Amino acid sequence: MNTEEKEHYDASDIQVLEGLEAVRKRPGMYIGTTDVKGLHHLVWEIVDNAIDEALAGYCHNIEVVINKDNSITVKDDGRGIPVDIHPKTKISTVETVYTVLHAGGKFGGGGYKVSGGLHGVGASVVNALSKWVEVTVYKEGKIHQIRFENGGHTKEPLHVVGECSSDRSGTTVTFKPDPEIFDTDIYDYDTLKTRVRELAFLNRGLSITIRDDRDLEDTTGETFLYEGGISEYVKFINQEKTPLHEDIIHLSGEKDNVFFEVAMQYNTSYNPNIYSFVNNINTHDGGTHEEGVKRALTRVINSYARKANLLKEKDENLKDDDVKEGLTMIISCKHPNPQFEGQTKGRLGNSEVRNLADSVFSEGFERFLLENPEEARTIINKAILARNARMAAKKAREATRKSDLATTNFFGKLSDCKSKDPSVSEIFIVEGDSAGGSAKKGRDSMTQAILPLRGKILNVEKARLDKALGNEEIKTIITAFGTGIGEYFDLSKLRYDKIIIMTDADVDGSHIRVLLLTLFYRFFRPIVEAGHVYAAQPPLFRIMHGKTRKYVLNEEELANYLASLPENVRSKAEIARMKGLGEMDAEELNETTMDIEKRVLRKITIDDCVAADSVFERLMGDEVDPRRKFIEENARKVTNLDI
Ligand code: TSJ
Repeated sequence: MNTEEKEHYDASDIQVLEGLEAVRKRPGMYIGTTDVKGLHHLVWEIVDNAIDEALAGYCHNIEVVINKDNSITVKDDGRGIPVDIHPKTKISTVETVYTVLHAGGKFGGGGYKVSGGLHGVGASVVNALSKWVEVTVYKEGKIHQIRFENGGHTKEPLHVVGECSSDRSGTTVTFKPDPEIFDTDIYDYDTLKTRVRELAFLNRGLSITIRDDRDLEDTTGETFLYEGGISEYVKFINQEKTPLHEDIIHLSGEKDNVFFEVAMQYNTSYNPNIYSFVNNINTHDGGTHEEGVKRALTRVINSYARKANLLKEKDENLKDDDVKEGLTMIISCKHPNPQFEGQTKGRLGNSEVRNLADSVFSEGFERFLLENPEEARTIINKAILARNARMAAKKAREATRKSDLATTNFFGKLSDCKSKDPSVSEIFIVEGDSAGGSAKKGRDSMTQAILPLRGKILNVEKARLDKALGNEEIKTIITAFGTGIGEYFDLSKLRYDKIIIMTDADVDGSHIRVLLLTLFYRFFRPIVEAGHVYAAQPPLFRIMHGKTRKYVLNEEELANYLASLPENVRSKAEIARMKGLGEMDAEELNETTMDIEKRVLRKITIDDCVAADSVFERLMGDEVDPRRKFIEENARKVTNLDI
């Protein structure tokens, strides 16, 4: 041990390790979960630091690589983390960032920061949860390196390992998540790619490359660089849709270091696709930036429509929902001091942003309408059609509301549970009559209701609310849930604690799952948000040996189980791939998928619904051939929508 290393172990060092040990004891407190989601979270913790450097204006290229051993490398061409001794901790700044909880956001100062913001628990948490981490800093002609092992123990303090050209600078981090902490150590390329692409859209001019070095064929990876920023994001979302006007409207403004921008384009569909971000973080629950824009949108459209005589004096004003129909919009705010509110911290609270958003949007959008009367008329006529449909839907809904359980023919479909206590009741939405039959026989009829779906439910993306409410399957679902819908929605009336989607693990199954998730996303969002929606996970394999029957969920579990058997048993084991729910008898279905004690349910999140919604167009588009092709290519991904 050299002297440098010896100096390392003092009282503050012990404190540091206790801090990192706390992260290892309760990783969930820091990164949410230790499943595949948490595993991916580590990447964002590191990437966010490079993004911050880009927001500060010093970094133009970021590279993310999945290495052969499922370690991750993130590389940027920023200034390089400072290598000098940190005045507080008396160790190098790099080491401080990696060993002191929450140190990340506290140096450097100023600027917009993703890290240390909503998700930013920082590099030290990644270090604590990694088998090893290696950081290389290129700065002022020297290459510095530091290495940590086994949950953040400094293996080699920062030292110079070589020289580089004096005009080169940047930070490269490679880390290997600790398999003792995470349920899985395998990264999913598409998950990383989707977010990397989003980050490129949100930071115009920033080039982000992603590469999968596990794949021998792919050595170049994919590079995302959008000079048009969020305009190109809107274009990307609308690419499978039919735009209502050619130009994408892109407006921006700044006040007191708060930067606000919005891009939008209407398409012929009936649903809004509005996403908002603050410092690159998705604000799922909106907030002041969204409120400002929506308020201005409704106001400007109504005022223009009146002036242009598209709305007559006797007509009532268009509402928010009417002007949002078919609207694709990205809102992005960069704020030096964002306040995130709400249970999931997904809503922006800073009140000054509301007026900034309103003024930037209303001025720009009003000008667009005045300069493009043709487009203005098209947009407003669509909103008027939406209003007419909304009023028709209101009538239909009142009818649905009046018809209660007793007055529909709905007992024919729903096999309700005996219990009337929602806190213990569950409803299984099952694909097909035959699986429905097994589920009915295999259920606990006290607490488990079965609703078999015949055929495909209506594609809500392609129908306005009024038409959707005329669809038998949808009516049945609404009546069964008991909550009502739209203006009459009341979560407290939900008749079941758990809504469980039970579909086959094949193409048709994922098709129906996507339809249902989209339906929930559009019509029953609060039910999803409150965590009532689940996917059942029927087993994919049955292994029989002697008198033993074992079911496993996937290939990985199959391999693990087989490996655990003695050789003579393994060689005789019969492995069957389960073809679908219908193939299981009632007893098997109960044992593997429904029994509260034995089953594994997967909670559906809003993100799952968003993902379903985004594959929807391609899945349900009018052209049949590309659709078939897409389904076949993506059947696996749609099955794994949880990542
Ligand atoms: F933190 C980290 F290790 F996770 C990490 C940090 C990971 C990656 C991939 C990049 C970075 C990072 C940090 N890239 N660039 C920076 N920049 C700074 O830390 C930095 C450099 C110079 C100055 C300065 O004031 O001169 C300030 C800062 C914050």
